[in-house]
Amino acid sequence: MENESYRIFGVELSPYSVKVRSYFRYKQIPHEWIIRGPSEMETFQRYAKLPLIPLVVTPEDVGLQDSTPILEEMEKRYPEPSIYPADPVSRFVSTLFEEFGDEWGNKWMFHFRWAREVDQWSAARRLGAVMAPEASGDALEAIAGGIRERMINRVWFVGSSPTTAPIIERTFVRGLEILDPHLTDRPYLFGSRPALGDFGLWGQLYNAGTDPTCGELIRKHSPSIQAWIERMLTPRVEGEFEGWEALSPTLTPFLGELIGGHFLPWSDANAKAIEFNQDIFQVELAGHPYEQKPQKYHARSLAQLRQNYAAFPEKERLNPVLQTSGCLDWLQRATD
Ligand SMILES: N[C@@H](CCC(=O)N[C@@H](CS)C(=O)NCC(=O)O)C(=O)O
Repeated sequence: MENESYRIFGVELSPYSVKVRSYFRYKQIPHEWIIRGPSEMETFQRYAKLPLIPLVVTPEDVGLQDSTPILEEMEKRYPEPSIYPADPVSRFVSTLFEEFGDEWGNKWMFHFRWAREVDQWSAARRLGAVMAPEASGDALEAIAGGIRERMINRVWFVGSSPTTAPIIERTFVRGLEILDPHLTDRPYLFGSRPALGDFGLWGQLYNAGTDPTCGELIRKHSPSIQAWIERMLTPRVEGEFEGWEALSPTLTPFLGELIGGHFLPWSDANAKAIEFNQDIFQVELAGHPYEQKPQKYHARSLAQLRQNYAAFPEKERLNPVLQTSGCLDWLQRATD
């Protein structure tokens, strides 16, 4: 009511929170970044329908949640500069990248963060400092220990397990190898300004980059990705988006190996498991067995992706791109 600006409740260690913050910075939308620690819990709970961050509270005093609909709503309110590439094919691929980031990129981030002791303690101590800002010394260490314990018992939630760890880790390394050359000569994934796909993938990679293991992998082997990660903290217009023909040589390998080869078959199997009420599902990804408990939220976002595909106006240009990269079949399937 009395607030003129938006409020974003989040934390630095939450990939979806920084994704939204980076978007607000890019659009120069007046906002306040509020760390959701204990002192803000009461306000947070007043507006949040789900116990999830980020939460955006609008100047009209309405709470918004879920980063993808938040960005969509804000694009309606602040259309310029648009985060949707002008070329419809680039625009669709950007949507795929956002979904990939939110879902498979989150497996990278979450799995690596809680898989090795060095990463577990690094994240647990930083989270402890947010949750108990007054604590220090042994008290903080005990809080961090509790967080670590809780989180390592929750990794199954994103599908991290001894069976899936090699697949998750290999796709992370491949993602870096493929994207680094793509970002050598351009500041953002779709040209000289950030697109929806940048924000989704970036939130996860920025967070992974703050953890010891992924941080070292990125800094050592992927200097262009490292530069993009830093650039995306405060993104800005540096020129135009590129058309699909210019992006294709270095983005198609990512579409093929990671999105068509892993993410979409995983997402399809996940959606089916939800539909048939399975407790656990198996799927072969690039010849490797993968299994996990289904993730409910992601079934909805696959349905949305399929609707976007169905409504896409220029299929004669898009279909060959999706066909070559092994994405088409997954998008043409009905969800229900
Ligand atoms: N689909 C949601 C996911 C949000 C989400 O999973 N947030 C996590 C942190 S990254 C969370 O709030 N977990 C519970 C907590 O931290 O209290 C989005 O895009 O905003």
